Amino acid sequence: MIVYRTKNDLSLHLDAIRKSGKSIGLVPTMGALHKGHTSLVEKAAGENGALVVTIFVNPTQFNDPADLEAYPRNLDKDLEILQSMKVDIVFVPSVKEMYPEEDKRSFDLGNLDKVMEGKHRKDHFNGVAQIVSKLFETVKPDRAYFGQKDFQQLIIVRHLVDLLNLDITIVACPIIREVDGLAMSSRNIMLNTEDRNLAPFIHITLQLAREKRGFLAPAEVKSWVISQFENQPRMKLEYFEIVEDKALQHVNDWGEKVNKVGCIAVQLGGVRLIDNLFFD
Ligand code: PAJ
Repeated sequence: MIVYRTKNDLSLHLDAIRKSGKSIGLVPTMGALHKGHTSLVEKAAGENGALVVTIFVNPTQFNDPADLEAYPRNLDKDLEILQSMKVDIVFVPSVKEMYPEEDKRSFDLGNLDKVMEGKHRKDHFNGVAQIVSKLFETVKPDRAYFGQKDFQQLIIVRHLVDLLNLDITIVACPIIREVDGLAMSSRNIMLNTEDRNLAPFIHITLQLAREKRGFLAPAEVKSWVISQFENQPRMKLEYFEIVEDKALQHVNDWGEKVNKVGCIAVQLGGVRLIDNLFFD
């Protein structure tokens, strides 16, 4: 396994790989790797001649400096995991390497960053678009792998590929969960024991909400979810929305011929958790 720290060294190696006719897969991460991440790595390894995993905690997507500071980092353990998976190339740039100067680009994400996460985390998705576009430009992958756990991010990355007219296939990967249903996240280790035991409530509520679609309208399901969290004093529901999976417009009627996704964000003991579930 080769660990690159600079874009230049990485590009030189990738040029040689490309010349040899191998396809290149990219898995961007912010590290603190768990089985959600490794599921992407496994899929990408199986579908490409060469694989690049990136580890970079991207400052421009954190709207809260305290959140950036507290974000879990464990590079040695991450590299051990990737080595054991026989990953050939890892890219671990510094902030200076990715942002030699301030990135002033502002991406037109239309409605996609006005709702849900975008509404609650100002400029978050512009920061994601900045770093993802830089990684795409450096790695020039044939395929890039993103988890459905961050559903809105996945849709925005697809939009970015269209916007920048890139020839990259975005591969969506299913959500990996703990045995009790909690979606795996690097942030889960920040939960104390009590909160960790409460956290599966989020997924359970999504599942129950989906079952209600037989007899409640979408707006009524939303009210029901809100009421469930009112009975959970330690959890603060930031939003629950049922949206379609292309433009993230609200679903008003179950009869609409679109794929419907229930998306949720909850604050639990100072940790922000997101999850989603297809409602079809
Ligand atoms: P990070 O949160 O580290 O996630 C990296 C990738 O792993 C994302 O595509 C995310 O959706 C996926 N992932 C995380 N948890 C998952 C789970 N439980 N099941 C399946 N996939 C999961 O998302 C980011 O980093 C950053 O925003 C990034 C795209 C790297 C840009 O900085």
